[in-house]
Amino acid sequence: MKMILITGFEPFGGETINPSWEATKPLQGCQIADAYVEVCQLPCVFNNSLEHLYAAIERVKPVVVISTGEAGGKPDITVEQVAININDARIPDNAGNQPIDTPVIVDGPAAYFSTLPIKTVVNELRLAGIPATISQTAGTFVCNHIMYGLQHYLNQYYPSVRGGFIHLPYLPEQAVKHSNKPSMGVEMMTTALKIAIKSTLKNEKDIEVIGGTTN
Ligand code: PCA
Repeated sequence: MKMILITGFEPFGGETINPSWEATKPLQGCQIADAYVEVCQLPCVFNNSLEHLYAAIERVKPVVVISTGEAGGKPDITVEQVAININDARIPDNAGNQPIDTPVIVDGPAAYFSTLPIKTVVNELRLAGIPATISQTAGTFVCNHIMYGLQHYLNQYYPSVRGGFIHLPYLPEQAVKHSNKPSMGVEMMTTALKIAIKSTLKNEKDIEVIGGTTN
C-alpha cells in the first residue's frame, strides 16, 4: 500500500494549540488518490523531533513526507523551498534548549532543496482559492531543523522518496490573542494539505512558471 507521512508539531512559544497539528490530525487514515495518510505529531524540541521523524519514516515507509509547522504572523500558506544547516534559536524549545549557530548535521551540506513540486502545489492551492506562496526560508528554529534533517535522511537512505515542508498561519483562536495578526481556519488548512499531497502524487516534476518563481 502506498503511504504518505504528514507531520505536525506540538504547541510551542506559549501557545496552547499548533495549527500544524490541528490541520494534520484529521488526515489520519485518509485515502488520497491511491495512497493512505499516516500522521505523526513531533515534539518542538531540537534533535528529539528528528528521532521521532526518523522512527515514523521507518514505521510508515512512505513515498512522500510532508512536515508542517506554525509560522505565526504569516498571512498565507508558505511552501518552503530550502532548509539550511543551522540551528539558531530565538527562544528555547519545549525542552529548554536554545542552540545558537550550531549545525543541524555536522559536516552536512549548507542547504537542501525541497523535493516536492513546490510551484505546482502553490498554483493548485491558489486555483482552489487558498492563499499560498513559496518561501525561501524556513527560519533557523525547529521547523528548519526538521526540514533539513528530513531532506538529509531521505537523500541518504531513501533518495526516491520526496519530501518537504509547509508552514501554516495562526488559527483564528490564536490570532484573537495577537492583535493585527492574520489567521486561517483549520478546514482550509486541512484542505490545503490534501491538495499538496494530491499534486505531489500527480506531479513527479515541478512546473515551470513563466516569469520565474511563484512569489
Ligand atoms: N513552528 C516553529 C517550530 C514548531 C512550529 O510549529 C518553527 O517555525 O520553527
